Amino acid sequence: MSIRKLLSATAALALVGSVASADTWRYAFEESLEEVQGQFAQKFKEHVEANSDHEIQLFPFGTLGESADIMEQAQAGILQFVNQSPGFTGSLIPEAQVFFVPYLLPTDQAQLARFYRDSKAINEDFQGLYAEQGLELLQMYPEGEVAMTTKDPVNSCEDLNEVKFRVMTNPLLVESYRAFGATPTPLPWGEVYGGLQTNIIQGQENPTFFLFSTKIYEVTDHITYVGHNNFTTALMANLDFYEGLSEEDQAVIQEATDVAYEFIVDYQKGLADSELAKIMEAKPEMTVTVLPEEDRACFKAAAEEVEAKFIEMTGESGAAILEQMKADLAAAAEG
Ligand code: 6CS
Repeated sequence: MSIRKLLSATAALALVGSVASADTWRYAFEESLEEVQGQFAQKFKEHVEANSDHEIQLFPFGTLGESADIMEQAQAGILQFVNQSPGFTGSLIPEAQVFFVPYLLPTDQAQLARFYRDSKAINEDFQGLYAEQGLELLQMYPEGEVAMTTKDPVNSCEDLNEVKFRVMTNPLLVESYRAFGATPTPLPWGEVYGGLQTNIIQGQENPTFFLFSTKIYEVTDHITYVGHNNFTTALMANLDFYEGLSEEDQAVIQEATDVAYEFIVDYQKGLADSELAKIMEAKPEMTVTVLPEEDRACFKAAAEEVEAKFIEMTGESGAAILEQMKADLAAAAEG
């Protein structure tokens, strides 16, 4: 562990230690209370507290550091729960990079809701891979179709040439944007607004609600949907903590996870549209482009290259997860 990380973990320990009792479970996530991960966390907390003697203390983005910091704290047992997106889990669990194979996931919300709920890849295969890293994977869930926001318009891969495009710190996402023709620039979230403001980067991608809530529209001028991905995130528990719980407490956690999942799927119906309308109200000159099918060809061609890279990076284990995901997605498409 680096000195910076050690200091951050020590500060986190001091902070949480000063306010928590033994019955308090600590839960950190990557967004604010008002954003999707925060809404999920509040629903989880509400259910646990109503059905057990435990309290949940929530730590929104920034209170304990960046995504990488809260993951280290959860693995060390300082936190009992952590919500971290595969966008940041990729170096820890290479197979989790599968969520960045372009055009693998659909954008249809009902299909996605069925997929995360029923997928064998997620609910069995990934469970084992997360457990190897000391984590109990409780739930993966969607946060919406990803849009690109840039300083100049994007109508093709060529328009991404020489664009320093911020991505989460995930090697396969770097490969995706390289294949799209951009200059990928991995950065933690806390550096993105400033990076765009000072022109160190000229683009980034995120779900529509996040473009509004984080005011990213203030520092970019064009929104483009190429349909290449849906944002996936995941709630996990520290494995030792989870395995040490009584059956009753484990059941409460599983129920709270199910309740929060159904809530968050419903909460997001119409969310992208309502938040896009708010962006347009705040900044009427923002352009919004849904790239027509015929202009998506180069992004789709890049997808094949990225899928091959994924297999190269993860070998048989990754190939098996990818195949299972495709089967699960096909089942979810049937309804
Ligand atoms: O792009 C990111 O880094 C962030 N995006 C979302 C939607 N949630 C948290 C994450 O840190």
